[in-house]
Amino acid sequence: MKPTVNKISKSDLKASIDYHLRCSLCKEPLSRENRDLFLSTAFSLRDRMAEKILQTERRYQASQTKRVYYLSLEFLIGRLLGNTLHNLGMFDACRELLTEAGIDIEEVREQENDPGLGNGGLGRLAACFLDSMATLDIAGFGYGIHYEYGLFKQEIDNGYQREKPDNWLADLNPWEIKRTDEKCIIPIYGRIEHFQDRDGGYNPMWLDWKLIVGIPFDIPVAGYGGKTVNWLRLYGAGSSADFDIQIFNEGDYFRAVEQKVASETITKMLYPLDTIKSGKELRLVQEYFLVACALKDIIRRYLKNNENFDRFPDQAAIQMNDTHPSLAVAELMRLLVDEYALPWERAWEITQQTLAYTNHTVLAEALEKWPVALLERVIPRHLQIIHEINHRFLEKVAGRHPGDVDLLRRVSLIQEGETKMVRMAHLALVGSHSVNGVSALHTDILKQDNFSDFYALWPERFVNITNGITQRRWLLEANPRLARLITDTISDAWITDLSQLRLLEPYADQAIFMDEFSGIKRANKQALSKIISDTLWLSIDPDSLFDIHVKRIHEYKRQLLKIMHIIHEYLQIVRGEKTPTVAKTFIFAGKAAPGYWVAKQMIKLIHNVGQVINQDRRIKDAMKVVFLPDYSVSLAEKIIPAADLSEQISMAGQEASGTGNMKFMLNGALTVGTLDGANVEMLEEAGVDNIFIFGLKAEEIADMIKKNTYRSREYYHRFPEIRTVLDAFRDNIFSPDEQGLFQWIYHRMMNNEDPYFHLMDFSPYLQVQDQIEAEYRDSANWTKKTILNVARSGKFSSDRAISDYNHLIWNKKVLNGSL
Ligand code: DL6
Repeated sequence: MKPTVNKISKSDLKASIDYHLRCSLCKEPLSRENRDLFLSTAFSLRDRMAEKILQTERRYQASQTKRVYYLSLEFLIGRLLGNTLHNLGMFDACRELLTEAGIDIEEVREQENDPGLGNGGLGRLAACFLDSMATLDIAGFGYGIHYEYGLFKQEIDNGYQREKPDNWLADLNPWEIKRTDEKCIIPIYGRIEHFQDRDGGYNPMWLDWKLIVGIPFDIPVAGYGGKTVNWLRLYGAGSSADFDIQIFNEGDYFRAVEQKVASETITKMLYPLDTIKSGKELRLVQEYFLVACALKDIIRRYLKNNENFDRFPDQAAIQMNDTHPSLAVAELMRLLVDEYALPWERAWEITQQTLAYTNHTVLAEALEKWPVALLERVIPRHLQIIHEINHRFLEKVAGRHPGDVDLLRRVSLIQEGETKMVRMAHLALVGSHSVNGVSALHTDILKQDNFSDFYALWPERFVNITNGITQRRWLLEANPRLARLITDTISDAWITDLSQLRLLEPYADQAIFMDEFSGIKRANKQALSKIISDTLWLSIDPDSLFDIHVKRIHEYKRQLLKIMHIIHEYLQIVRGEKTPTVAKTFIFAGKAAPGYWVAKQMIKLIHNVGQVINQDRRIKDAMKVVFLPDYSVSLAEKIIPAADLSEQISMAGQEASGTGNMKFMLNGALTVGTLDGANVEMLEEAGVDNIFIFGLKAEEIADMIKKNTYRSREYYHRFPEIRTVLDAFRDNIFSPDEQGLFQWIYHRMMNNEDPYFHLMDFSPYLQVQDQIEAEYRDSANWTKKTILNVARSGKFSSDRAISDYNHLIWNKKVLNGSL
């Protein structure tokens, strides 16, 4: 599909940019300030998209299309200028226009803040899905939070991570449209009283609540080709009363604005979570706030065309992105039963038929639970509803499995114990018609392990939808040179149908194509080398092997395994046990959750290892270790196209899917990885000769954990290569000025504390790295493999993922559940 729809001409674009320079920014049309040009171009695009939103809406109205609502506490949308220009088919026109004026479009794009409204993969997935829904002409909309501060900015101070506030809204955000006319009012706190009705029954009433106002900010989402423009609606919190005028008049100004400030705090900042820490009241309030605002809005839209709720599940599909928005189950029930007076059973049918849940993690500590007592204080009516859902659910389970008290305890929405907790995943499971994992392996683990009881109850509810990424951002925009080569070779059909990349296979061993392909990789590596030298004052050889490990820092992702490999090679070289045959640049990036000590130590360790190696003259240019600070979507767009080797080395069974792995594959990096998450499917697609797989399988690890048979200490004694590396931590080789700094790693391993099986996978990892080194030396063969990877990455498009959601979940005919 080509971007044919009402393209704006170069002269119209120029007129529009000039108009906004004058009228929106009060600047001379000739302004050459990049910031002004960014804003005026963005305003010009926004004008265009605002019109398109209205047209799209008229189309949806006329066809009474079912709408899909994607509820997510995170949307990592990245910079929008380049992506929007591409999707509206105006990128070339805009670039030419700026070039004619002597301005580099890249410098204009650099002016845009990269909104960090997410932690990592989950939030970026949500953004890719919005792009795909609009491109596939699906009436799909995002609902999220308008955090005033995104994820922290990462600065590095003597190798330590320092967190700085990300005040991304300090400058003007040209994309968003504030819709105060569509604000909604949300009750919170208070208490429940029961009033007797005429029939003698007791009806609960929620009293003494406080009110928060939800103010929508809409960000247009243009699909490729510009036919469809949907939106992402982010809610900011405000107070229902600006301030208490009475108190103000008495002179206590600060107390007078207290409530206003308290309400606004709700959407102040995104939680930098890797794992959910229970008990953070503000986080619970955020989750409730989003869900309540979104459902009010969805119902209001629905009731414009409908008088009752009979068609609600045919008109709305609501996807819960992980458990964070799972209070939608209780809130939808509350609205239907309390506010719209539907009988409980009917409300329950509607709720289940409308909601669906995606799980994104098997990590026990990341499966959300909230204390019952907290819910009782914050949303007392919802807690009652949750108890009622649980009561009815357990009654039915007991009917099917009489006497199985243990089963009831396991599936209950409430976890008993000293502190009673609500299990949010169970709430989401019970209240949805569908639950999906995000890779085949992950879905299997959910069925066999985390949710096995639920799978036994409702096998038909479980479905796998392997994640995907949008090729519009991760190839067309991020890697323009490669995008052009592909288009020139097989046409641009891949932009909306990534399976077309298969047509590249015959070119994988054609000399001209291979030369061009490897030339592009080299140019991308040169560009990244320049960024590294500008940021870190470190000179990098673009002909070295770029071995890249970028993602959030977490023990299960095993940055430590990578560092151990680097240390091993370094010590081998300096001790004369190895003659380097391939120069290597090891590149890391990623943030550690501020309270996660081990992850922060990893950042320090990478820096210290880098400092020793990069300054060691014996190493010359054989190795360099780089940590690029403040990883973000826009930095990823620069790093990924330059990769030779993509590190996806999590402990098998832990990474639900991964999406970075897909981005690297699409950009012609070879993967070294464990059989974890979507790596398993990448192996199937790429073929065993084109990917480097090593290490234990998920079931082997699960078995060893169950039988408690793994002893890391034994590996220290058995393998000299492990001993050398661990002794280096013990002997302060990488912390000469901070004695003892990394000895904890040695001691933990010696105490058999290696929950992520680093030592067990270490030797196989070294072996596969030797194989990689040998294969990299054969550059023609390496290039062929990288081309085959690109050619076979079609499955990992978010367009495929979204079509799967559309067929398997959002448009599946749902029968009334038996439970
Ligand atoms: O599904 C998107 C993304 C997966 O690719 C990652 O494998 C997975 O870790 C991530 N999950 C989360 C959830 N919380 N935790 N931990 O971020 O989702």
